[in-house]
Amino acid sequence: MVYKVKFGEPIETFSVVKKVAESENLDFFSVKEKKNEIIFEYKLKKNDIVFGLGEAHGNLNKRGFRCVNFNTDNYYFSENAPSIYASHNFLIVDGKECFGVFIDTPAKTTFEIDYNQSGKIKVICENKNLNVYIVTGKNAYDTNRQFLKIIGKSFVPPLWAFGLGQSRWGYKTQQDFENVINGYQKNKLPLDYVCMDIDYMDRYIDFTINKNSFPNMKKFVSDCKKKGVNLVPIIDAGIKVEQGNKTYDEGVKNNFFCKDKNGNNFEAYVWPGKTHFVDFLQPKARIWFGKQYKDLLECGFTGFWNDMNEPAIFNMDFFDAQKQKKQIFQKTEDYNAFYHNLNGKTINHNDVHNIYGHLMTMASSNELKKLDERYLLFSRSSFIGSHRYGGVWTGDNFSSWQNLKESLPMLCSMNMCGLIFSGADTGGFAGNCSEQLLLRWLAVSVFTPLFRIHSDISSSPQECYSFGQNDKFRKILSLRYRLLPYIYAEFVKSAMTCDLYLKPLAFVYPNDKQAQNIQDQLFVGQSIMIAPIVEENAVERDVYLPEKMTKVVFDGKNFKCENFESGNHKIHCELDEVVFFIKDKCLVPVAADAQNTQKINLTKVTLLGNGTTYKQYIDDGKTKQISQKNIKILKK
Ligand code: MIG
Repeated sequence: MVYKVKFGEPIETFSVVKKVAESENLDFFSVKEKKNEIIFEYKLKKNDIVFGLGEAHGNLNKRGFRCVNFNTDNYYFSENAPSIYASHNFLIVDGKECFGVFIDTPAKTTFEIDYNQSGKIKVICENKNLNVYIVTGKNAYDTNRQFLKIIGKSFVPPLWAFGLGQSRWGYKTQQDFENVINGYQKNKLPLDYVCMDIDYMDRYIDFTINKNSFPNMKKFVSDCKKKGVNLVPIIDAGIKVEQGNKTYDEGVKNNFFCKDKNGNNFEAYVWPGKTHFVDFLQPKARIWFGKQYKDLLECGFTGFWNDMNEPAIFNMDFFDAQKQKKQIFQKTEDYNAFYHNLNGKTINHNDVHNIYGHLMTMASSNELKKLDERYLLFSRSSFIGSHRYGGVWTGDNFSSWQNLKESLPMLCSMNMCGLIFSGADTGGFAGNCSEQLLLRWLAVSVFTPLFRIHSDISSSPQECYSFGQNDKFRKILSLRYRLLPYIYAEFVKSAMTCDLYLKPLAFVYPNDKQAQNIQDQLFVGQSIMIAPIVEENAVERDVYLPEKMTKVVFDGKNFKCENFESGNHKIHCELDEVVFFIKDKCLVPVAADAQNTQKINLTKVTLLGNGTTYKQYIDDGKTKQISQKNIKILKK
């Protein structure tokens, strides 16, 4: 059952799309109203598990955790930072009482979950106008599924977006991109797309192209496509203040930018220098902003990533593009200083801060959805509901084992919030990634829908061919392409049925005490359980099987299958192998190896596992019609 309780006059956040019954009474929580905040409290029982909170640090079980949901550009992912790039105010209490709660507010919201052994959940909201949604279900999984139904179906990107993407901040010229594509192709490493970071633009001006580096972009995009590789340009939130910049001129003319307290267009410093921020709260501004993508769509691009949309603001006192490293943190004063226009009403940015990136994603999708085929879009900042318009990456992490490890609970918690097309910067963004770390990280990311290697401008090379160990990388990447019939089908089925793609074991085995507390094993779709190695120098780990399963070792060529009884096991996995498990009575379809998704034959598969039937979703990889009709029953 789902109902909502309204406090004050909440503004539309575009999170929930289904009509939900309203109630006067809020169960589970006590409510305390103060002058400038409203506080919700729930008394936890000793064994309650708390799931959720989407993109945040910590374990799957959030007990002991505190986070401040206020979208923040948190370079280096500083450990235990209370705020990162997105805000997903949904959590599930799993115990004698089982329920979910979504605090639907775009303003700063602090969650303390048994923080300092307080024995309670405390939610502090800085704006008193909000909706609280309560979901009750049979168990945590059922509760989560009901929540996912009210926030609507996920967008589905094209098949090529499920291939490997290579990215690096620092690729500048056409030659740089050609080198990456050649590096992969001549070493027989698969590749589907390369991301274009800010340097493809003319002086970081959105929707422009540096003509010296790319004399004929349209031809270049098409030449790359012929090689089976898509190019995916970045778009930043800030619009450069400069007459002659079309987006600037039109935005000024139509009053589509955020204002300062005097009613002038608000100015902030970001990559292009002085910029204005689009007022995405205005429906007309959203439509208009979407249209800005037209020139790039003309060039043949069908995928984009949206960055800096918390929105990130450089610290003006220290602004120095050369030495930006430590100086890009925004100050809260900056957010106090600008305003939106919502149907004629002036609203301070802080009151809507957490939906800024979400609305930018919506705005971009307005235009992208007009394409004849499906688009790829992923954003850095997001809110509950963003999954209907695009995917997300988890922002600037670090090349560390700790960050690899925590990407598992983070991505799984994001699935609980609907964000199934998601992934981390594989190998880590900041810092130097070792060969060993990249191999192990790839062995995790081969299972996540967004599968992209990304690194920052000052880190050591992170392309798979840069380590002189192409054999090892080829073996791991090959698994992704061979598993694509499964990954694609499981993703699309999750999207169609509002299900999670990554699930904790606790959701699959609600009555298994040991399974409930497992943090480092996950279900990937219905059939596969992963238990990856995320420790440096380890080639062994403990795995818990709640029931008997088929253990599969992929060595780059063969899938070696072995039956394993339920219980605790030690498994062995070399750096160039991947181990995973297939659930009892389930199947996994695998295809022949391929160098990119154009070469994959989704219809020619072999079936692993001891199940009898598998529902495979197959289409041409780009049709906009996602339909049950494309489900084919495979029998063993
Ligand atoms: O201030 O465009 O998270 O992926 O490479 C940094 C440069 C701006 C932050 C993004 C990152 C991207 C980088 N951007």
